[in-house]
Amino acid sequence: MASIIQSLLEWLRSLFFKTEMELTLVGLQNSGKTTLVNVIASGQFIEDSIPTVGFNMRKVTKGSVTLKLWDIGGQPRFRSMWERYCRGVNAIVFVVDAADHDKIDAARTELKSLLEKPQLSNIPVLVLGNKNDLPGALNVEELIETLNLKTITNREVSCYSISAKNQVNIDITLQWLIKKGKGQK
Ligand SMILES: Nc1nc2c(ncn2[C@@H]2O[C@H](COP(=O)(O)OP(=O)(O)OP(=O)(O)O)[C@@H](O)[C@H]2O)c(=O)[nH]1
Ligand SMILES: [Mg+2]
Repeated sequence: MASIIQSLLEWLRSLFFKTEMELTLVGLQNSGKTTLVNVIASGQFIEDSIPTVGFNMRKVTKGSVTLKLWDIGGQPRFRSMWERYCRGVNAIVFVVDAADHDKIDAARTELKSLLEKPQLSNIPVLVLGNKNDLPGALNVEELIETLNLKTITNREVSCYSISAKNQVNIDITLQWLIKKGKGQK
């Protein structure tokens, strides 16, 4: 009986306390940002996403939380837009192709330069090492090391190893993001 009342209360709470949050996904081209947005929105992996030109915006509702997802193109010509779309969001999601060792240095440089922007100070960052289904993909410890994440001290930073393709760790990614929308630590 107590658990029924508990669920009823949860449901009522979700009706009255709707949260909308904004998130921006950035990262080098081909890291899997659009694929991840599709997986979050539809639960499906769609092969061969077309490179994003400029940006896309998608709204996705999960329970009482509506996520407004800004998915920005990662090609060099779009990187100057990243800062503008990251201003004022609840969290920045930086997606890395963890299996592309040739591009990891460029990813580190872009992340560093983004987080140096004064307008973005204090915004929490979630670094996602995507494509962990591929051989040789860096794990969380290796990503923290290679991307110098321990040197970021002026904001909250988390790092997960995911596969948008196989839908690995998408649940913990969503939990982390939704917590930020509710202002929880
Ligand atoms: N093996 C594997 N491939 C993936 C995964 N996620 C995405 N891909 C593939 O990586 C390629 C690039 O994915 P996109 O989602 O277009 O990458 P993006 O970051 O949006 O690229 P831009 O829009 O150019 O910035 C596509 O061929 C995807 O199918 C994954 O988890 N595993
Ligand atoms: Mg894209």
